[in-house]
Amino acid sequence: MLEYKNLREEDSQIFDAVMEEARRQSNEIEMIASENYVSKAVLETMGTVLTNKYSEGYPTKRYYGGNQVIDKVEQLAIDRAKKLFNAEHVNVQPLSGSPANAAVYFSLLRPGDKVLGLRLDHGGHLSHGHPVNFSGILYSFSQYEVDSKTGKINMEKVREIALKEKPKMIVAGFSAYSREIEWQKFKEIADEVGAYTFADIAHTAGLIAAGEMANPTPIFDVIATTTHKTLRGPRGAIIMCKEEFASKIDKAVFPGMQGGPHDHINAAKAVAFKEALDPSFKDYAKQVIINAKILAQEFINSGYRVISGGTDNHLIVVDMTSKGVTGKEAEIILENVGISVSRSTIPNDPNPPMNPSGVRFGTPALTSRGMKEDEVKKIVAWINRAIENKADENKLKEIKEKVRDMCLKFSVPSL
Ligand code: DSN
Repeated sequence: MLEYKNLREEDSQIFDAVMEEARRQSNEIEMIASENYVSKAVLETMGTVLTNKYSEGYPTKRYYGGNQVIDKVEQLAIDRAKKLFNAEHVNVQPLSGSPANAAVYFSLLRPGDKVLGLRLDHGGHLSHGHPVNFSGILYSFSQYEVDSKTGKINMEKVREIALKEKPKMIVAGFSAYSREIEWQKFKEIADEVGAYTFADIAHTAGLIAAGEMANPTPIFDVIATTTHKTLRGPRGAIIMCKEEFASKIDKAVFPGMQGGPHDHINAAKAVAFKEALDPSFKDYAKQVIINAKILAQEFINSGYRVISGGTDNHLIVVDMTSKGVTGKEAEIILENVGISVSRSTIPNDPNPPMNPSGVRFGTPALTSRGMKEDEVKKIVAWINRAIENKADENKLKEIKEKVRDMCLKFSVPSL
């Protein structure tokens, strides 16, 4: 009889580190816009024996035996995702956001093909054509920007670039943009130049699934999303598409990009999709947006410049130089009082990417703990006080205590 020890007995160093991280998550406010807390059920599913299986291929068409159970699990994930997003076809196997995007490009483009995407320092993503990323290395990207006055995407400019460049694909999506995307206008421009449409909804997938933001799935050719942001699932991704692209997408994911899928994660995706189909998820998504709008307004009231003047989703980008600190300085000051944020470039940033002018703040995680308008107002007041008193250790200590006291009243769902 084999004897298995649990983690605490087997490896106390990793056990202690996990406990330390659990305490950190519990005692601090998470405002990184791409992070969230999974439910206990999602967390539990990730730690199951499904991790032991190899299942290259797709349900009922595998390259390994013994996949009857895995087939059921993967099919459940597919069916739930289809329902959630009103999608014709779903592939639930992508390991994360960038590999999903790579599979989308591999499926419909040849190396060197022209693509149009949003610039990284205007809110786009590395995998939308940045020169240091595979996307910018393999494909010939041109980039659109946000308008320097409004901070919003100017669709006339997108059209101008598309007519000039004639891309084979147009990418709409972002990692630091706070406004609704005009999916239909993107589609019209793509049709005018004969381009495929690809929506990367990684940040807003949960808000879209809940019906709180516009859904590109019925409009666009291909849609990819991570599953761990507003969607509140495990780390991973899915790709959705029109039926006519299904075979190309599936082949690009496996065998094109990946080997065996992570079945324990795909099962956890299925659980997260079930949770997102529950009416309570709509209330959650609504509150995420309400909290973000309050967040923007409170920063504006406290004298900060908020890019685009507000938000339609779960995030805002704030120009911290309006209070005499860079984004990196603000990130460190706030980390020291127990508030996690990520520095961010602002459009046409005069400062370099490692020390940019802005900070991106998001509300998905704090809303999962049950925090609402009153808590958000307190948080902005503490952030402002910390920034204005960055050299006063006593004041910073006092703020850290207030942050921890409030956190203890709002438990982390997975703990
Ligand atoms: N790293 C993610 C984010 O923070 O937005 C995107 O991949």
